[in-house]
Amino acid sequence: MALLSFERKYRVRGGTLIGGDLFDFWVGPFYVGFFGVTAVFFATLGTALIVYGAAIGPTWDIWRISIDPPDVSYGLRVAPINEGGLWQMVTACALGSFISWALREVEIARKLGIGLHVPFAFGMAIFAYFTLEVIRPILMGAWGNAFPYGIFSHLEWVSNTGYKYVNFHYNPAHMVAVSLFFTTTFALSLHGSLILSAANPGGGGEVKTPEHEDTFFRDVMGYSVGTLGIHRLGLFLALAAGFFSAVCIVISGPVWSQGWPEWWNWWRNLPIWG
Ligand code: UQ2
Repeated sequence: MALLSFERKYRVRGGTLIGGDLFDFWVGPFYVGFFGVTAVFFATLGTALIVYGAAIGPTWDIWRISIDPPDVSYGLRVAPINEGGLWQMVTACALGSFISWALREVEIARKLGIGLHVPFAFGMAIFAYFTLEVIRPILMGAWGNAFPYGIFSHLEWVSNTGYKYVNFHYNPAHMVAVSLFFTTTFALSLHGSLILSAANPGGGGEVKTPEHEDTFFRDVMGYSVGTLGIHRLGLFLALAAGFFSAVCIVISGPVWSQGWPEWWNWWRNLPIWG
């Protein structure tokens, strides 16, 4: 059966959070819904504002175009369009479209009667963005502490923000986040290679089952986390990586404003060294 005709079976009515049946339809392969409309609205408006910002200058060089937040002297006020107001509107549009997209995922999951794990996972990414662009600037008292929307400019923001704390790799939450990112890639490489090895036994052999997958890791290390377990572990590692990324930036400034290497003086100052 062709995929689209098979899918029709699962294209059920209902599960909407808002608007009842009004937006409960598809355009081609895409579910629309109330939040599909708001997502497209915010994404289109935000993109148009970025293009407008590029048009008022000073460059069309794709690497150097930048929509900058207001100067810190504006504090948390609304700034004039050409002095950071555009950045404020783009940020509102970005959050409007990200949150719309997450809620559209919720509606689709409710239709299908599945869990809300996917919108929850996307919600962690939205939380990390919200922490950088809204929570931390508010805690520091100025939108000027947020990062700009530009390819080179956001890289420079990251570098400057890192050097402001002397050596960001000494930030303990940054250490945890980096370790979790690496562990995530490690878990996915184990899982991806294991699945492909069972599905492609070579030499025209029969595709192998999860029994073989379990047995491989029991032989290697005496333990298999299991076929459901590896996906729980993967989701946990990825969400924790995003969460600790948000923690490591929100404590830089609002909680600790010296260099991160100095933070470790608590260790040298323990009363146990005699
Ligand atoms: C596993 C299993 C899978 C897997 C993987 C493992 C059958 C198909 C990759 C092995 C993973 C383990 C033992 C956890 C490693 C721990 C960390 C923190 C990376 O057992 O069950 O299912 O894909």
